[in-house]
This record gives sequence, C-alpha cells and structure tokens, in this order.
Amino acid sequence: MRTTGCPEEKILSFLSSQKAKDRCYHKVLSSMCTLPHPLAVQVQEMFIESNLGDPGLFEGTAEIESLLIEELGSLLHLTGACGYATSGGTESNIQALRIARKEKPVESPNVVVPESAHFSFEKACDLLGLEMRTVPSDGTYRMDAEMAAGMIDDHTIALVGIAGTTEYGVVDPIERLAELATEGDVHLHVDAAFGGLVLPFLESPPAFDFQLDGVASISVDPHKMGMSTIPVGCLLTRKESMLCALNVDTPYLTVKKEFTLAGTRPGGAVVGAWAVLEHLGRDGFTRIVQECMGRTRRLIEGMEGHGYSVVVEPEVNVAAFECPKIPPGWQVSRTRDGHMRIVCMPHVSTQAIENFLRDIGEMDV
Ligand code: 0PR
Repeated sequence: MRTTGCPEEKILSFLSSQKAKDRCYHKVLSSMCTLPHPLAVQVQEMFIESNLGDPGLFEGTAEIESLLIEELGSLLHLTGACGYATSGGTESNIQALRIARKEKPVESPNVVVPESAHFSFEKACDLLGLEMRTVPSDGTYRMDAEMAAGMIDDHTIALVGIAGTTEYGVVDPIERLAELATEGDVHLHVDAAFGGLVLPFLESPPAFDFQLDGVASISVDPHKMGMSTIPVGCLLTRKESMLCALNVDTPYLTVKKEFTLAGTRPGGAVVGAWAVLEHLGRDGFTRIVQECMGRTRRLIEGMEGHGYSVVVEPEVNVAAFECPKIPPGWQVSRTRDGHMRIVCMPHVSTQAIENFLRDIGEMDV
C-alpha cells in the first residue's frame, strides 16, 4: 500500500483508462449478463450501504428481499415460496445440493445431473463430497430422462434438470423428471438461472416450475434476464424446512440463525432486482423477452441463409450453430462440442444481429 494517498482525479483517470479496456456490451454475443436497467442502477446507489447479512439492521431492505422471493415464487407458480437472494446461479445450485444432502443423509451420496449442466454443479459436488452422475443427452441436447431413471439409486440425494441450458438454450424434460423424483423420493432441483425469467413470458412454455409437484427447488437469476445489477441470483424452495435445514447459529447478529452461504450480502443489488420486476411487470418482461426471441429467430434464419445450420431449435434466447468462423470484432463463444454459441440478451439489438449477419456473410466471399 502507498504511504501517502493518491488524489482522486489521478485514480479516476487511471480507472477510466482501465475501463476503456473492458468490452462494451454492444458487440458481445456470448454473455448471459446484460446492461442493467437504469432503475436497478439508481436503486443500488440508494441502498448502497445496505447489508442483508445482518437483516435486523436493514429491515426495509430485508422486507424487499422477501417481496422479491414472493414475486418470483408466484411467477413460478408457488404462492408463499421460500428462498433468498444469492450471488448467482452458482451459489443457488450449491445451496440446493446442500439442502438435498441434509434431507437425505445417506452414505456415499450421489446426484444425477444432465451432461449439459452448468459447471457450477461440478464445483458443488466437489465442495460437498458428492458423486456426480452425468446423464447423456437424448440427441437434442436435452437430458435423457429414461437414462436418468436408470442412474437413480438409494444413494441418490438429488436429481437436477435445466430449464434453459447455458450452451443450447433448451429445456430438459422436467415433467418426467418430476415424476421420477416423486417415485424415487429424491430432491428435484431445477436450474432455471437463465430460463426462469424467459420461459414464463413465452406463449406456451414447457412446464418446468413449481406447478409440477416433484419440483423441490429452483435457481432463477435476476442478474441474467432480470436486468438487475450483479450480483443477484435467487434460490427458491417449496418448503421453509428446506432452508431451515441449513441454519447455523449467529448469536451476535440481529437474527439468531442464518441459512445463507454468503455472510455479508449486497442489499442494493437485491432491491434493484425487485424494482425492475415491479417496474416492468408482466407486460414489460413479455415485450423484452419476445424481442429477444424474435432476434434469436432472425439470427437463426440469417445464419441458415448463409449455410450455417442451428444445432437444435432453442426454447430460450440462446442459439448454437455449426459455424467454424467468427467475424472480426464480435465476441461469441464456443460450446464444449465446438459449436458457435450466441445469446440474444436485451443489449443485442436488431441492428447488432443484422450487422453480425452482414459481417459473417462477407466472410463467405
Ligand atoms: N446455471 C446456468 C443454467 C447458467 O447458465 C449459469 C451461468 C449458472 C447456473 C451460474 O450462474 P452464475 O454465473 O450467476 O453463478 N451461465 C453463464 C455461463 O457460465 C454465466 C455467464 C455470464 C458467463 C456472463 C459469461 C458471461 O459473460 O456461461
């Protein structure tokens, strides 16, 4: 550390030059995060000092966290859902598996997850000492539910389904997984970190949420399609007892028990997430999601026009293509199978899609 402090202007000037090295979002087609809604930014500033890790000090903020959970719960068909705001899908997935392990304290526990699962499950299994059984996909990049059935045994504590996969934007057969979970008495966790704020706004979405009795918990991230500031994920559970299973004593805090993983938690981002849901409402989200889906369809049509077929018809705004090229200046990503992957987030405008298609077309000639 320096002995004497540095003037603010000097620091700010250094930081501006650093920020200039960051990508600005308009040519980023690989991200599941997006530019936050201006209201989320304003609200974050308003609640900047608020720490949900000690909710008794910030009662107003804590009440908004409850409203956020209630609102997401009702969107996902469960009045009175329980849950809390996490740092994102990774923490929610870890916590869901912790709950499952507490619910079924067997020896040599395993979890059955689709091949397409986000790598956070690998982290969770490593942390929690769980065997991760990976179920192959059915040829459409969705989990093969019958193969999953064959992998569940008495040591299986959880089954995981993905609603809106990270790489191909498809939804696992959650309805069938819910039946398997009920039959086998295992915790079904649905990772809807991405799809949870897309699928409810589609015309006829597949069933993936608490309307299916077998679904025990869901991850849904406002900092992806909810346009909040980072970090805000949410873990929702069907029953309060699931969360309470994680309680530890916190004697010197304003609350005497805590089930969260993080201690100190950012109130400002959480309140911002709620404000955006409230401000846009179902109509606003439907409009934004429909726009993103429209652009995804236009992208697929344009790419196919250039001879690059879509790998699988996506159910959310993520599309992967058989395309080895990347036009200069654009940020796309590659799936594990080497496919070009594009996420049509709200910052990816119609013009950006047209420009990208033009640029990729120019590479053909
Ligand atoms: N579950 C699913 C289905 C996800 O897609 C992701 C993240 C997670 C869980 C984990 O969420 P957190 O990253 O919030 O813990 N999906 C993106 C990915 O890994 C996250 C991302 C976002 C990556 C922006 C890059 C980026 O620029 O691909």
